[in-house]
This record gives sequence, structure tokens and C-alpha cells, in this order.
Amino acid sequence: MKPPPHTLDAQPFAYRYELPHTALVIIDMQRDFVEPGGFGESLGNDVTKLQSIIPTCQAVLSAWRQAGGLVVHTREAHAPDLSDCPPAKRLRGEPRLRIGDDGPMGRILIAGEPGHQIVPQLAPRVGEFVIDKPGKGAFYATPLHALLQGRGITHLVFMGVTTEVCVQTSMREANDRGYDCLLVEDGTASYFPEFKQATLDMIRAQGAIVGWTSPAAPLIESLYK
Ligand code: TIU
Repeated sequence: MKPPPHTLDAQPFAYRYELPHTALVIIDMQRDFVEPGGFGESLGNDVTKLQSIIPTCQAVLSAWRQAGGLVVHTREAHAPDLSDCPPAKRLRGEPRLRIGDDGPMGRILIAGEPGHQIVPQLAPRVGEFVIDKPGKGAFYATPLHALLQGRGITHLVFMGVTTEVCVQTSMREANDRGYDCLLVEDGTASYFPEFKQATLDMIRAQGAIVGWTSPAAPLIESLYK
């Protein structure tokens, strides 16, 4: 017999999911955004603001792994020859270092460099998917949708950084592709706390126009019910 779906209290109303049809998607928890000397700091941001979510992300990841759910990690990165980096992205503004420049963690936002690595606390395990993406959204120019479709995934649980940039973009892309999405409120962070709050509010407004939000605790609890 089919097991009953998991349910948790979420905003704006209960979120129901079946674990075999749900993936945990962790957006861009890489050194370039959360450690000094990477892309995030080059844009003028205080990267320490993002580090506080790591233990929560670890707790959700650990519970999800124990329950046997599918895990997807993403990393924002460009090819070393910058062939997938539009000049508009590289040349915008007056950052301290531009994408592709040499920095303390290797070339900024380039695949294979130290800054491209996911933080050790959330390091991917064998069997988990790691998607390198050249844009903000996890679906743009990546095999993610095909991969999820191939596994019968209909629901996505999001964590990661930054809330209003890559997380929100990915969640909107997912919503338009038909996935029911939940964002873990204390598993996502922004360099601008007010932008995080606004993003949570706009995602769940209008009857979950983009998706649901909930803290990590009820999500973890739901895995054991
Ligand atoms: N700058 C910023 O807030 N974010 C990004 O550039 N990328 C991601 O959000 N991953």
C-alpha cells in the first residue's frame, strides 16, 4: 500500500508532499558567497550574514538523507573561458573583483576553483546531484528539469542563498514548471535581511502564488511522522 503523504504546518496553508516525489534543493551554499574573498564580498557584501544558516541547513540535510530523499546541490559558476558568462553580467557595476579575476579563493565564480566548492558542512555525498548553473535560476541552461522529471519529482523543498536572488529565481522557475515548492525560512539568507523578509512574504502571498514557507523544525518533524 502507498504510504500517506507527509504534511506540515506551513504558510499560507499546510504543505503536503510524498518523499519519493520530492527533492531537497540546496542553492549555491558555496564558498564564493559565504566566505570572505569570493564573489559575494567582491560585490561589497558582508558575507558573515549568510553563515548563520549553515547549522539549520545541516539539520535539514541530515534528516532528509536519513529519510532517503533525493538531494540536489547547485553552484553558480562559469566556465574558465567565460563562454557562458554574458558580458552584461561580468561588466556590470564597479565590483572589487570581476567574475574570472584572480582572488584569494581562486578565480571569482569560476568552476573548479576553491570558491566554487560547497561549504564542507554541506558537502555533497555520492549519489546526490550537483548542478552547475551559469545564471541565477537553477533551471536556466542546466539539466535540472529533465533530471527531476526522470525521477518523477513533483515537489521541491528549497534552502540556500541568497533568498531574493538565486533562491527566489529558482523557485519561480520551478513554480512555472509545475513543481509545488516549499522554502525553508531559517534555511535561507540574504545579505539584506529586509529583502529576505519581503521575499518570504511575496512567495506565500495570494494563496501561495509562488509556493509555501515554513521553518525547518516542522519540516524535519514531518519526515518522522
Ligand atoms: N548577489 C547575490 O545576492 N546573489 C548572487 O549573485 N547569487 C546567488 O544568489 N546565488
